[in-house]
Amino acid sequence: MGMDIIYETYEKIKSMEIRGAGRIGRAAAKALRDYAKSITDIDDNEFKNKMIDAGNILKSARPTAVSLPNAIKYVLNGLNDKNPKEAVIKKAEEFIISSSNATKKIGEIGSNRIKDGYRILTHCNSEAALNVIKTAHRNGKHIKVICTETRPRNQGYLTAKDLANEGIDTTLIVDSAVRYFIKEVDLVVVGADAITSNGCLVNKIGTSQIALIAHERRVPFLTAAETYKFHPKTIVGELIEIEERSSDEIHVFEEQYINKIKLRNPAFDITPAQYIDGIITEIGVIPPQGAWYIIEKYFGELFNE
Ligand code: RUB
Repeated sequence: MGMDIIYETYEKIKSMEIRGAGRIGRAAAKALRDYAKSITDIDDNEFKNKMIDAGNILKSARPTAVSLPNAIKYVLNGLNDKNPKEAVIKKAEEFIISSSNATKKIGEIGSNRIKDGYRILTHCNSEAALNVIKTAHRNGKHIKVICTETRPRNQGYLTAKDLANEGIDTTLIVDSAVRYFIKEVDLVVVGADAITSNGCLVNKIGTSQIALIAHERRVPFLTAAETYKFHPKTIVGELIEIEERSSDEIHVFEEQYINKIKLRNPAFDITPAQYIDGIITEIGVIPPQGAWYIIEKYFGELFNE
């Protein structure tokens, strides 16, 4: 096994076989755990260097979802322990369990914001946002969900199938139809790839347009984000890199147009804090203005370097 597990996970995240911020974070933690287990017969210093290299490889798979560096940072914090191998394995297990528990808790907390009869709109495919919707349904609320196709990778199809399998009344629309349908929507719930210290949301491209439309119509807009989706380095002014993916995902033109038509394919955008009515975390629903506090409280020590 050895480094293979790291490269395999790197490839799966890069190619989006594993995707969605929470899943990416857990996959990285699992890879680091299994890699640590496979390393034998070397001294602690060598072990530390190998783990740091592995963490750097995984971190470079995709740039935007902060769950990836946050998970790696959490796990590799075990390297400071007097028994680094044991500590890294334990920290990885801790992250995997607490991340799964957080998405469940978000489901419970967020579902309280959904009333019987609500029509909900979601975008892309977020485990955390879907937990909110599915928990409301499981608690007996009669809801209808509109999900966007989410061009160019069509993650909305995953969402639509998941909701339909739950027995939820589901409608799939094209991304540009959101304003047309917003009059039929009581609440928007989306996921998060990162939350900045000033309460902005980084999520799948198109999220900010939906937030603007919801704001115009006074439809509440919520994001579901585990605390490890808060970006610690934004507190010291660092900007989040928006991943730009291959233009082949949008369209492949005939040869004669290749140099005549530019294609751009940013995968995420930024929704300003003023369009966000609440961030559903595993510790409660907070206003976007509370983001600074979450970063300071949960990451203060870990990220002080
Ligand atoms: C996925 C996406 C999701 C967030 C949150 O983008 O934008 O809304 O990652 O998901 P991609 P989760 O498909 O490009 O990874 O709640 O599952 O962490």
